[in-house]
Amino acid sequence: MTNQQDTLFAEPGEHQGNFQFDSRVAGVFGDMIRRSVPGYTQIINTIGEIADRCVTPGSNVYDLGCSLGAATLAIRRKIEGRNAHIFAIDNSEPMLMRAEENLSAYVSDTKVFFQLADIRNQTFENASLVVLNFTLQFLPPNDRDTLLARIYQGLNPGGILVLSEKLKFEGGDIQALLDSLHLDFKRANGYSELEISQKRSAIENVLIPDTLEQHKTRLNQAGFIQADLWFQCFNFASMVAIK
Ligand code: GEK
Repeated sequence: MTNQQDTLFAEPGEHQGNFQFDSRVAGVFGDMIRRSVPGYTQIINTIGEIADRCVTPGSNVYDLGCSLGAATLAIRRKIEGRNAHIFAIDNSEPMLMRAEENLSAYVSDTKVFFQLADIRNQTFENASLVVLNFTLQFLPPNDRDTLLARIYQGLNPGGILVLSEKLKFEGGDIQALLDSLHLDFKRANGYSELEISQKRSAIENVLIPDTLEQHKTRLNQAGFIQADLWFQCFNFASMVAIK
């Protein structure tokens, strides 16, 4: 998997304007997400474990906003021989091209369809697993309910949605504490103060987090009666919802 070091925000004035999933970001994304999202590797591995438990023979799996294909790869490793199909979807061409390249490095009997598309236009059918690993937060808030409702409709009974997100907190003190712990995590991973602040400015209009309550309410409204957290580290969390 691509592992070039992320230095995109290292120089003053670099990457001004809103953050975009362009070819520069795609080239360093593996390094960027591991150094920025606490628990990312564990979440990816656990998505594989969840796939092992819920992907049924002949069913479909959707990895929405697949970036470099890390979740698709973890899933595919666990579902060999089930004649399941994986749809790996992203609307960033540089990301999708790299995902395809990464996945092609390993032999597999599971078919992966790479689709350059907006996930808001996706239809879902015969799904045993849908993954939104840090992607919903990039959709305009008004489009989030509709997508979750469509996912619910397309899941088979017993099918699972994994939803990982950066969270927002109502309590100002909790927000400040978890933010500062996250900043220390980034510093410990070698990001400078300049890189941290420039990345923050670039992403703040693009990544719009919800509270855990908002997520649970939205999942319930979409039809998921069972939805809960399985992972949280600071302001990053992953939920599972079962149809
Ligand atoms: C991982 N899941 O490594 N349609 C399709 N793709 C989109 C859309 C959209 N409307 N909006 C954003 N994206 C990955 C990590 S990254 C998370 C996901 C992050 C894509 C966007 O191009 C990017 O590749 C991805 O969603 C978000 O498990 O950067 O923090």
